[in-house]
Amino acid sequence: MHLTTTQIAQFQETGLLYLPSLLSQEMLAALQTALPEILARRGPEVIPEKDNPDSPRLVFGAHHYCEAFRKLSLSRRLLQPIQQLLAEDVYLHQSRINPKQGMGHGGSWDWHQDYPPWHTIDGMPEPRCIVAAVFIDACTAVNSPLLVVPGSHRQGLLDSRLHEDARGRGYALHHIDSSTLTRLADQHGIEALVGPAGSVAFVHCNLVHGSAPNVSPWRRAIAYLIYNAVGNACTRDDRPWYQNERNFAPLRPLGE
Ligand SMILES: O=C(O)CCC(=O)C(=O)O
Repeated sequence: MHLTTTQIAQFQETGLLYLPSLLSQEMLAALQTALPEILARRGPEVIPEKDNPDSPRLVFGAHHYCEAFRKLSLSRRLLQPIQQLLAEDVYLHQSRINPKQGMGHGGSWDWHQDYPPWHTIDGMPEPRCIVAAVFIDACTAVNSPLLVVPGSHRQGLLDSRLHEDARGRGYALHHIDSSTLTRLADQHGIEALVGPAGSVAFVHCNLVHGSAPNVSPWRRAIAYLIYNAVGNACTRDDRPWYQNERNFAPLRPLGE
């Protein structure tokens, strides 16, 4: 998968590049088959929903313990565009799955940027990091798609204060305050990332995003794979293996 100069320019402008149905059917089926076992895990890498302790909100590190997710993380379909967009070799800083279960079990996410905790806690020097949002399920208007403010990444770090409980629990984040969000949304609009399962959105790590609770009956799982430029490796190691990868060796794509 080779990006055109127009696609690269679009990413630089909007902080976003959406590629529908990027995964092969075979790869998607393997991820969907693997998901129930991953969601049934117990351990510190599984963060439950605050109001539904039986429902996982985030499961970190699946590429370490699940073959389908390991293959996904090394897939040429992800790695090649990421390397092009960052113009550098990359390693995987973190991966996490948000299953966003239906019937209100998948809770909301306040508006935030992803980069602040990686910078503040993990010591990531610069926002030269891209999140590949891989749609494990179809994302539609009704199952609480990810909402993004295109172009907001160009504002840089909007709030570098570390919030209480921001240490990777996924409840309290580096929230964007309402006047900043209103200003950005009035300027750039808000876009919902919708599309079929197997689609991938490449998202700049400073892009402002959030989501509503999923009140539909349908799960809306997205796997977030966070690729960092090798030359931008994190300098601190306070957090565990599933949140802060310490192996900075450049990733090489697997053959399919
Ligand atoms: O998947 C979602 O609904 C939001 C997840 C999110 O914002 C995040 O993981 O940073």
